[in-house]
Amino acid sequence: MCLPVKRQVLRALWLFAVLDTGLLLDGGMLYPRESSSREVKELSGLWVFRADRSPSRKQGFDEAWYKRRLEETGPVIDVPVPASYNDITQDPAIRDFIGWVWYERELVVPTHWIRDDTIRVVLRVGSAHYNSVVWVNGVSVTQHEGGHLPFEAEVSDVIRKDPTGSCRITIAVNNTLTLQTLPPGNIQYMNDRTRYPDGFFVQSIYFDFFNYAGIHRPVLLYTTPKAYVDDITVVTDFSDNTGLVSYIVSVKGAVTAALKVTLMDKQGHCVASSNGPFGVLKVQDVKLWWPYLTHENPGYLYSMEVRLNAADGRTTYEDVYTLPVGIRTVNVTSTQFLINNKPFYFHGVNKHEDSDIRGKGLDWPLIVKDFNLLKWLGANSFRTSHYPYAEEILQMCDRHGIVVIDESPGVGIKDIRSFGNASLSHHLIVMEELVRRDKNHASVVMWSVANEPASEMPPADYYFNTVIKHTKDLDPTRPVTFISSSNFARDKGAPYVDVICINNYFSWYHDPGHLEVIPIQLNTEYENWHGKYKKPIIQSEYGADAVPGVHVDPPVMFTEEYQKIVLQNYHKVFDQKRAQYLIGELIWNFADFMTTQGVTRVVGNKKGIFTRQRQPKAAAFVLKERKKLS
Ligand code: GCB
Repeated sequence: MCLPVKRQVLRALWLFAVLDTGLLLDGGMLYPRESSSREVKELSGLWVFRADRSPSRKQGFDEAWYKRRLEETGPVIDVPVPASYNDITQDPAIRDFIGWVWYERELVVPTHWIRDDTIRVVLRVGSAHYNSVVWVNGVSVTQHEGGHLPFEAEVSDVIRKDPTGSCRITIAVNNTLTLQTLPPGNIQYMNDRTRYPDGFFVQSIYFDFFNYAGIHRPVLLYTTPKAYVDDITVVTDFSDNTGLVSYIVSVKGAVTAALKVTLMDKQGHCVASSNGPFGVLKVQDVKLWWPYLTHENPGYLYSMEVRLNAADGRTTYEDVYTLPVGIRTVNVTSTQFLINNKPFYFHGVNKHEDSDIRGKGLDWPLIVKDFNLLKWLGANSFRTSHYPYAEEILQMCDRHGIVVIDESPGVGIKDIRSFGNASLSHHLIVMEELVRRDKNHASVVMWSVANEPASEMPPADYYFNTVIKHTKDLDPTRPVTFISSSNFARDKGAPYVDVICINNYFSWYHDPGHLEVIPIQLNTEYENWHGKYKKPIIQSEYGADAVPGVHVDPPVMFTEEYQKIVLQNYHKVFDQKRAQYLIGELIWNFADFMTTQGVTRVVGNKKGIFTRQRQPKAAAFVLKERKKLS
């Protein structure tokens, strides 16, 4: 087949062109890895914490709490990082706190980081929800808007001011959501003093998960030489049994640098190499990256070592960074999703980063347990509903062959004021941050720009056309979707996406209790969408709440029996449409998860097929059996 060669040229051209497209962000966001030239110092553990309970929530800034030790400013408590702070204490005011909270950690920096000014020291926050301001030894070093994505600041100069190497990191984090944040939210003050106490306010959110807050992912310091590998972009392809890895490396801190790029297989043998900041590596007898259960050796990863050598008048620099690379292609037709030119069916789940006590904090035992459950279930994929998950999770997906639909935090865009220019600009930046972080993951096969926005509103047309187009410009190699729930005839996003993703809850939010409507309503829905857009469809959510241990037969809502039959009735239609244009089914949800309090939620959303503690409900066995059959 000669097409791949043309495609390869196109993709390589894109790599070079992308540097010229009006990017809003400067610089790369490579995952910090140790190497012969880089050190990493993790700052996970106990941090000092103080919530600013002042009515204005500004006391910390007014009194400049960052200028001295936090415990000198008032009462502090211990909190773990990474973790949400909400469920750590017995204090309901902390659980439901809205406003600025302050974190602090003191450490001693290794002497050579201070003395050797050819070393660059960087402070990186894996994610903090939502708006963060960071100081080192009282000096402001960076601020960042948005949870779920990393940010960093070079701190070499600041830490060198104190030759003892003592370093105090202060991070103020504010979980207030506005109509312009992603996700959006809105603070409402209740001024009727006959009904509410002085200063009473609530934060309205338009999404169905608890607005956990705090420092959710690891904070760390890492080093690079002054001349360093700033970013790497790879795009992969293959032709017959030759793998093609187009790469581009960006360098900072040196005007000229020699770059050597070596691709190694799992045994550490060099399979291809090249010199220079861009090129195409050709891999003979390529071992492609295959999804879980589609190949005897899924998730095959090569290692791409980038070695930089540079010099200035007085010093020579060497920097080494190694990137895992899976070689695979992704393509979409009007009826199929192709990975390595073979039809792929998403047998998957929707998840949340959510668990007891930790909230949204990264937790290795939970991550490993969830991967074991995915495999037990026979799932080959998930969607990062409704925000980007930790990089550590995507690395696991790469290694285990779990396919990912990578979603932005564009959830709950329901208010017309959230379609304005400020929201749009922020959404574009978030998509850049997401693509910049996740572009090299073989597991990531599609970007999702939003979940169930009010896409029937007039400004949604321009808004989503712009966001989707920008995402495609950032990465023309992956399809783009957004998740629809509204009427297909009025949906303003669908014309621009590559794959139609639809959520619906027949016999739950519509016609509750009437399981018999599912086949007819689902069939009508699919025919309408496919008939209009001629694009493949993923059932990106379906399900029903089941309170674990509650049984009634004949089934009624909220029982394990009802949840099971909802699934089985959906599956009948999936099996018919799969032969035509249905390319995947993602259950809502993998596990029960915490939500805001309300009359439709019984200590959280119970649509999990596993409990929040990861024990199976009856529905989990239905899915396990189904996946075995297909
Ligand atoms: C949806 C949303 C999801 C909710 C779910 C539900 O359509 O996308 O965030 O949790 O429905 O259970 O209502």
